[in-house]
Amino acid sequence: MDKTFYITTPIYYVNDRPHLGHASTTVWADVQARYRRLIGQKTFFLTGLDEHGMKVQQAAEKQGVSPQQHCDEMARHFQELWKNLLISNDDFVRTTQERHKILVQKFLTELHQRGAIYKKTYHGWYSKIAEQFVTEKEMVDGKFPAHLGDVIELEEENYFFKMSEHQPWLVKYIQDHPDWIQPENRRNEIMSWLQKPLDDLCISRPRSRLSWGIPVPFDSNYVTYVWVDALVNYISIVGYGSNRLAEFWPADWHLIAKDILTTHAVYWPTMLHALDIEMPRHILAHGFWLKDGQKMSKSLGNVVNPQEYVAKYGADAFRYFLCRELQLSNDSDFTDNRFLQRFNADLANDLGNLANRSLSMIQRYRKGVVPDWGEKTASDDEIVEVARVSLADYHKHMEAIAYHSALEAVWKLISRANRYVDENAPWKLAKDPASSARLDTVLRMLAETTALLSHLIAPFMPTIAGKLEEQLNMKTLPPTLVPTPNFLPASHVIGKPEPLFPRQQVEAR
Ligand code: ME8
Repeated sequence: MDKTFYITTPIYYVNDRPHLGHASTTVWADVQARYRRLIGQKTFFLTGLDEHGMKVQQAAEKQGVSPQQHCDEMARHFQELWKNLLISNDDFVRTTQERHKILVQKFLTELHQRGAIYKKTYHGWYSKIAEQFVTEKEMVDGKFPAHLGDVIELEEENYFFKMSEHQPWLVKYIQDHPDWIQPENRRNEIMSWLQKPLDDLCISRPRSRLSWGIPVPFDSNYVTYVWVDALVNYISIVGYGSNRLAEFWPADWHLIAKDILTTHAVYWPTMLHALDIEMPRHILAHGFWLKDGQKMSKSLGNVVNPQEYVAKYGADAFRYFLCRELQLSNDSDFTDNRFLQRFNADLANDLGNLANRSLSMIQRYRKGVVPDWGEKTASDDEIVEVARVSLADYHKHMEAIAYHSALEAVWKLISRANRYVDENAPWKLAKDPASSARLDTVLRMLAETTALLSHLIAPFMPTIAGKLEEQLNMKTLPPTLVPTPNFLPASHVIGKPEPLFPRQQVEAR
């Protein structure tokens, strides 16, 4: 049996409502899942929520509700956003679900039975915000960095995973699998981090200090460290502990951002290695969004709420923007001006205009019937060649989750097709009866190109692709991403052309 293509997002903390950052990674994973389904691959796309830990316990206390009530309320916000953003996840994991909790316990039991866990008294520093033990190695100029918040001195007995034992193996694994951690700057970051000796990982918290967690199966005085709990979601939902796991695992991609690289590229692999479970195939950590050049934060009041953009411009345009603009290696800046520029130039102007004028001309000059090929010229060969190259590039970049480049390839074809319209001026050909055979070819070419484009944009803009398919009357045609000279059948009748995007006003800066 072929392994199912399996892609994951981080499971997000429920201490606050979802924002632009959460939306980006989830949209990126969704685009990949839709692409895989489109090319006929069996696909499983998992997202969900990380519901345990101190932050959630405290957020619930602040609201005066129980942690579970708080989680349920937040889960509604996330699920509503995913629905509005057309996210096609196959499952939605919540770490408070029984199906997950029992498998976290199984995971810990196995590690324990293999001798990979021991108990010791630890005396050191603890960051309450990060819910992590920290060491003096992390100090800068004699102080802990601000993102660790209040760091307190703590003496505590806890369980530890022998992470340090796996360090030589991990370094070699990263060296032997150069495309495992992507992009390269993140891989280098992990490699340089691994130059220092790894500590063992504290995997428990005393119940006296934190009650909102999964009980450690071999000691009821403790709950599981939230990161161990969370990481296990990637296998708990797809059959860990049963034969079903092999259908999905190893995951093809773990999509995350740069903030949680260490947990995914060090904690997770070393725990899997201790249990002889295969490594995920790729870990991709994209950059961060800034808003108007600044870090997004509640205190600055500049957190982008995806719902507002979806309500105003539609999910498709927002999804397009996230895929076109979020960079892999660096941070990207979200500005309203940039958003509107992309909306007007790429969507309304380039794509919307091409589709609308192509279909309108087929209506106007051929009563909606796509003509057969007539007289050909060199400009036809040229656009066919651009389509061939764009399509090959598109597949290559889609497979690598290089959306920016995949969309660039699609827009090369759109630009070429718009130029093709201008060069061939069908409105002039239509006035001259001697040019009728030439007009046939031009209109057929535009119909074929638009049909191909409707497929290429489908993973990014499912509603717009659907509208375009409807206008092309393609409902009955099998979905394919392979252009043939006759992608549309002879004498195919199209539907009614309608503008795909209304033009928005760009406010001049
Ligand atoms: O870390 N730009 O959850 P989290 C781009 N529960 N992406 C961003 C972003 C930004 N400014 N801010 C957040 C956790 N993200 C853990 C994960 S996984 C087993 C457990 C996205 O709610 C990005 O995907 O803090 C980042 O990695 C994730 O949200 C962190 O989400």
